[in-house]
Amino acid sequence: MARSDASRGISAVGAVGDDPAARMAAEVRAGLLTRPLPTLPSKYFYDDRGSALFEDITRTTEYYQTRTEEALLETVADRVIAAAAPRELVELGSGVGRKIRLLLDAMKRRGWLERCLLFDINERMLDQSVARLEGDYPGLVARGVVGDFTEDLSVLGPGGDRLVLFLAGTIGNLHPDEVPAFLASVARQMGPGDGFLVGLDLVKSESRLHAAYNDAAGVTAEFNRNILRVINDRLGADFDPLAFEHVAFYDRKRQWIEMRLRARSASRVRIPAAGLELDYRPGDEIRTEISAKYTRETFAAKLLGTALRVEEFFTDPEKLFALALLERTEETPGR
Ligand code: SAH
Ligand code: AVI
Repeated sequence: MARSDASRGISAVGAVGDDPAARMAAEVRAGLLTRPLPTLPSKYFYDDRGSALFEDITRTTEYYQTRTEEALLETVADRVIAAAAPRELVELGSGVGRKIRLLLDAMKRRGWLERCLLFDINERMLDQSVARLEGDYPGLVARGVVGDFTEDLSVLGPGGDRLVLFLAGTIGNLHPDEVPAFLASVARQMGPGDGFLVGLDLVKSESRLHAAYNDAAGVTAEFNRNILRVINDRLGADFDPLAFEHVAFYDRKRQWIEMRLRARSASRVRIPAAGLELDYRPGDEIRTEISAKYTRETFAAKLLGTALRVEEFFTDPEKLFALALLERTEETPGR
């Protein structure tokens, strides 16, 4: 445990000698040296500026995901709570902690409101969200955990009466090949009968997807470039973010949106903490995010061997977005 502040109900977890900067330096180094396509882990978008930019994205007309998922949650929250009968909600990648309220309200209506835990990589946002939830839901015990949901989930401890939430389509930001192992790692923190609600952005027309990641106001472009600012701030690098242009396209074969940063001009970039000095030529690209889109079938295929099964699959009338309610079976999560 790197640091914990029990008075605020916030604790931090981490690997690599519990040094987040060393962990980031190692990941950035490995990613930028990857060939043929250098990559950066998309979790590094989310410093305070990046988290605020994500919120701005959710308000653009082109980004249908957030409003669609919120409307769907409003419709199905009571059914989800009745089916899962939780005493504790856990949200992975909780962000501003707004959507969880729809489920807390449904728990309150049943008199089941007891505990909730928000898990996110951005400490300040977590801190604010936990404080707001405690203020708005008297009697609720709210906790926050700062960590990486792909590595640190064991901190959740054993499940039982638990409903885990993974909303926004954030599962799409994991490489599809990594999804079964991730799902199994969540299942390990669930007791038999516990629930897991996963938000999925569905496969749809390329033009709709393209617009959502290329908004006219350029908010997504700013969000994309923010990853370079985060590397500058945390690793002492000297990227000029404006020397890179935002690129986002739909890969129809892989069924994912890919975001890249493309060098507009030649530059030499130093990243002292990662021991790197890199030369970029015009046109060189770095992949910063994938955002995989699913169908009911392609998602179900990821569940094999994970000890999770689909209990319900909800979609909005336009079939833009889905909420899959999974149940932990008695099996042992395999992967
Ligand atoms: N759940 C919110 C926010 C989604 S944005 C919503 O529905 O709007 C994705 C969130 O996941 C951000 O808050 C980001 O900080 C967090 N995040 C991204 N990668 C993460 C990781 N590897 N571990 C923990 N949190 C992560
Ligand atoms: C958080 N995640 C689901 C968003 C997505 O759509 O993949 C992040 C994002 N990237 C660009 N716009 C929004």
